[in-house]
Amino acid sequence: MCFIALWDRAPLIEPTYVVASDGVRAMMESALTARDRVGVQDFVLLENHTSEAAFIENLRKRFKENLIYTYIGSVLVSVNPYKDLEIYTKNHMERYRGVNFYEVSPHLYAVSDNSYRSMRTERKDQCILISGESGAGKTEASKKILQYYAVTCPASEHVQTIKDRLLQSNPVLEAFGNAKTLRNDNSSRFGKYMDIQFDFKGAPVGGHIINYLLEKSRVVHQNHGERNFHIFYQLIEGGEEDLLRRLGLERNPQQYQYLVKSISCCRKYPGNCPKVSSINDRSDWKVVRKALTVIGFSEDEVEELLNIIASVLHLGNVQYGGEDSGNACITSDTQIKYLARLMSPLNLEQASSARDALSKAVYGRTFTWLVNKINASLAYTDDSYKNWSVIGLLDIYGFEVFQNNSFEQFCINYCNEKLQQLFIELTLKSEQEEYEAEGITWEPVQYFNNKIICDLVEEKFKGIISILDEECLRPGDASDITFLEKLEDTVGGHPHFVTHKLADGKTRKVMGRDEFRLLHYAGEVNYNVNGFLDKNNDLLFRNLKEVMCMSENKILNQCFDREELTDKKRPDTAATQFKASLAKLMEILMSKEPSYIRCIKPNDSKQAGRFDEVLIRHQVKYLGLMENLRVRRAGFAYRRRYEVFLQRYKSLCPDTWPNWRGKLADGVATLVKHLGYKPEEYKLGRSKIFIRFPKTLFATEDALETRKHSLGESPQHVLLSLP
Ligand code: AD9
Ligand code: MG
Repeated sequence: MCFIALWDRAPLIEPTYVVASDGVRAMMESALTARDRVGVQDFVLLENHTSEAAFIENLRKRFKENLIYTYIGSVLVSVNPYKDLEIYTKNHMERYRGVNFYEVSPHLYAVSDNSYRSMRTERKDQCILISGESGAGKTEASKKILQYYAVTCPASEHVQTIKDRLLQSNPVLEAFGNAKTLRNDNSSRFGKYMDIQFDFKGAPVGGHIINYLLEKSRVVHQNHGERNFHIFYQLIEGGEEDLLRRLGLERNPQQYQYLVKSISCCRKYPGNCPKVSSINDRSDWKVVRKALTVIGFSEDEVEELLNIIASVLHLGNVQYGGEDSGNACITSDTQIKYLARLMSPLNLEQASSARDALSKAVYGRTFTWLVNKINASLAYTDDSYKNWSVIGLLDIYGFEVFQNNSFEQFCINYCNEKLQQLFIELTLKSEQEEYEAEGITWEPVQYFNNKIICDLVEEKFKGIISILDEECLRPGDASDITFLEKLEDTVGGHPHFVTHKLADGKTRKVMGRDEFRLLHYAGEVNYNVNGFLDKNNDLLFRNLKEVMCMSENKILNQCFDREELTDKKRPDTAATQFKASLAKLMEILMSKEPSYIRCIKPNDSKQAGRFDEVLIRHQVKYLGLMENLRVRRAGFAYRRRYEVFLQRYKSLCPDTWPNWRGKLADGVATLVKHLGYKPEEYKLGRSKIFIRFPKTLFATEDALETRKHSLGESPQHVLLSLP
């Protein structure tokens, strides 16, 4: 018995291992059936490209064979394997380095390398957009891309420092910005766009990170089975005795109100315990501590940073009791005496929410400070040479639909609408440009333009954000419900907006009176308006700000600027700030050449090998993959540069074999004529051949295979191993 791997069909089919009882016969059979078994590595090659069932079947076949990557043209679709595959080794990196995109099997590294080469040869800035739902593998993908550049790009001493800092920025940002959720044990609770800057030699010389909308509410509250940000547990579990003493912390997360809300996540620690079996807070602490040093944090800065983290925990433990007057008083033995004075004119609920607002503000601003600090350490300081190129990596939250959707989901889904719009526009644009560049007539493609939904959310004066802001600013009786009423009055007739009210004055029973529904491109989502005004206002009592400005902690001092106190202008609301930051992000992305990675989560139980078809179908829908495939297939299924096509198939025509000496285009024309291609099956552009249907290409592939076998040639690179 022998195991055989066929490598020579790389442009279409991955190497596959077959158990052969009779070497040669099995080799031939396997060549012909490999396509059936492992599917096609580019969805454009599916016979029935409009069938969602065929799409999912192809994904399933490949997933079963551990082939987690598949293309739609140049877009990479990735399915989270939930297990370590041996496909990220140095050897793999070498295999993809400098190699043409389609000559190797689909991989993150192919996309990374392609962007890198385009940046270098065309001197055009690139960006890689990674999207998908929580747990689909976006952050892992972005880390693997970064590692690829760190390993494969040239390095000098300075470059090595930058590479180290780029890599080490991940554990730090993850400690402060990631948390265990029900969907992902390491869920990013913020959006991240990272520029990697390369010099003219192609070496990474700097970086810059922009963060989006940290989920601050998690500092003071987590849902059942979820945790606060990792850093709190890391510090408590891993912090040295001395350090904890200085910070006044006990080595027991259950002592802290902001941490005890999370219930046990593993059998080993029953009860109210914030431990997670897949996370080792103690060893993670060591990693983070070291990373902070590599990035360039001084000992004092680290101490001040941890002081803030500890203060938030202490703040959470400030408990209130009721006085006879109904005002709150602090019952705990107070380390924070000023709080008593500041918060006592408030009732219990107001005092708790003021305390929580302070915790959220302190944590949120410290996170932004941290990003700025990392940016300073990644900044490219060589003024003499400013002409660097950039590859941007976007790892941002995917579309979210929960049982209860609030302001955060509204913002996240709005962000996804914007990215979808950009995706459709740019994909269509690049298709069109390619056809024009090749001198082939472009036939416009019909597609759903989700601009109508973006406008519904962001339009000036009559968009949802404007109406929300108006209610936030309106003195008097403004509330979440008056906001909903205003929405009904203003956008009630919009085709993508629904509430419980029907046009004839009756009530839609399936919807709550405190909800509105948006018909997103990806599906319908009901948003509960409770908390919208507060979250959008994101206000902090002025006297709490004053206290923060007086803090001797240097970081807090930078986070709370005195000018803020004298500034008469009201700060922009959270939604308006988010809208502005998204507009900037779109500008950044539009100025670059995009590549896309669309991540899919195979099941909800984080299990290897489980392919949950319903869940996957849903994601295929809201990632817009069928639409993407339709656009890519609207004209021609397959296109290749002349030299690549000729090199592969020249042996099938006596006039082009062994070498074609004339023009490449003429060689391809001669070849396809000999193969009997009909005029409607293909077109010849300036530098590429365009083939309309996959079957034409498959017939050519099969002819190639048959020829090799009839000549008694074994496929190239055959790997034989005897058990
Ligand atoms: V979220 O929106 O931040 O909640 P992500 O970022 O999409 O989400 P993440 O990259 O964190 O998901 O992946 C979730 C988990 O899946 C990881 O912790 C790994 O355990 C697992 N994963 C993801 N990608 C891979 C992979 N290529 N190989 C092996 C993977 N495991
Ligand atoms: Mg993530």
